[in-house]
Amino acid sequence: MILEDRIEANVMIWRERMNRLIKEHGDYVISNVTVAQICSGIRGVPIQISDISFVEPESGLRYRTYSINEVLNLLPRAEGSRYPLTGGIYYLLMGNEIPTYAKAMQVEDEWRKRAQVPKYVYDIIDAFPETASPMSMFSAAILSMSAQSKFYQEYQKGMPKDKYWYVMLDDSLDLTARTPRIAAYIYNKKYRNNQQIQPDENLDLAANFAHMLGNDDPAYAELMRLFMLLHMDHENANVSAHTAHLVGSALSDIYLSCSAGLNGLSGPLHGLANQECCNWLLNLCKEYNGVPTTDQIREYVLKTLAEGRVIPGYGHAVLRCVDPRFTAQMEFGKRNLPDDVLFRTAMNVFAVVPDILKATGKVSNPWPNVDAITGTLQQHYGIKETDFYTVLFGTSRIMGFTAHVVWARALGKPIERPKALTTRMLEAMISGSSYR
Ligand code: CMX
Repeated sequence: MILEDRIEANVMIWRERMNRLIKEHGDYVISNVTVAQICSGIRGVPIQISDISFVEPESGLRYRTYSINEVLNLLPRAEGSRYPLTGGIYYLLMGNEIPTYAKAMQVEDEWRKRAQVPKYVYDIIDAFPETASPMSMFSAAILSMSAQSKFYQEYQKGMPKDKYWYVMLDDSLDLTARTPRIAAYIYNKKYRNNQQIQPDENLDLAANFAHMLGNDDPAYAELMRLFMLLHMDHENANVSAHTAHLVGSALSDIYLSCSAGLNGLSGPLHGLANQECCNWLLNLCKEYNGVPTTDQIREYVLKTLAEGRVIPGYGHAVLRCVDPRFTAQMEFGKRNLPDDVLFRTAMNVFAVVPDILKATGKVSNPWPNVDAITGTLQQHYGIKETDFYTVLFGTSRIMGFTAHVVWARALGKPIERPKALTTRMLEAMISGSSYR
């Protein structure tokens, strides 16, 4: 199985490093948790070790230590393309190595072989009412594939612990091969009168996804290659990735884990922000009949803030810089759609919003995040339905979830069980009295 040799070659080294840390430095204190942190979403409290990706506040996302620019430059590209093959990015996250073109293509081939979605999954999607959100349909479809889980079947037969990750990887390859087809099915069912488009086996995963969404413009295939690269992972402590990891820590199979992660991604403070941001930009253009001037944008931003709302696509819980994922998409836009009304608007907003947010004196990060521009690019290529954008996001992010879950099983990570305190306990700790 693809990637098995890479993980096998690495796993003993990483296990030894982790065991040494626990054995020799198990008592080393790395942080003190404050009452304020406990009361504000355990913000910034280190909760686990994960080497697949991390976010540097001052420079942004790194995949296996490589910055976004390095990943864009070093990974093998699809033929005639400016952007890396999705199979190569998956190889890097899962296999901890920049792959050769042949290796990246092996992942793509593996996905081709495993892409068939069982018919009952489509039946489940069809059973949803018209009013259902595409994310609920997507999550339910993924959940339903738990019935196919090889991990679950082998676990029932008493599989030994050191085999867990092999079967988890097997399930992960099935899942990641199928999700673009499921997402495209939902899209065509919901917005294109159920006119389904057959996959094209000659295309790489991202280009095939673009094709199944109904756009065969080579530039859209390029956008989807970039999109898949930028959305695959963002450190294992954000809501969705951590949820998938937490559920997996109970030895739930990959489908249960990833469906749970997607439910977290569906929240407006997380994955849904790309939809909200695009709607905000569309309303801005509508209000001023086209690309608004700097003064008009300022007026609109101040109005949004005065209504007690946030400016979607700006700010971040960890980042303290322009998100490099925003920059990569901005560069794509400048090259491919410089005259697009919504793109020009997004650029003008970028020129105005940071100073306004800085002036509020309370926003920790006034800079744009990935969501500030994602929808703008999708709009240009005809994917106009903003409530579908989180499904696009999820199709890529599931790949990151699976890398974390497979590695957690490979390293023998235990079930997660932090501690909840009562208010009385906390008050007693502070006053030095007994809470009983
Ligand atoms: N517009 C207006 N106000 C903002 C703001 C924004 N874009 N970002 C932060 N603030 C405000 C907060 O609401 C908070 O105000 P109160 O003290 O009145 O509650 C204050 O600034 C301090 O917040 P913060 O420390 O800067 O930000 P948090 O870490 O609490 O929250 C985030 C981070 C992303 C939820 C927030 O910046 C936000 O709501 N941004 C807009 C939504 C968005 O773009 N989300 C996508 C994030 C990317 C992702 O996770 O996928």
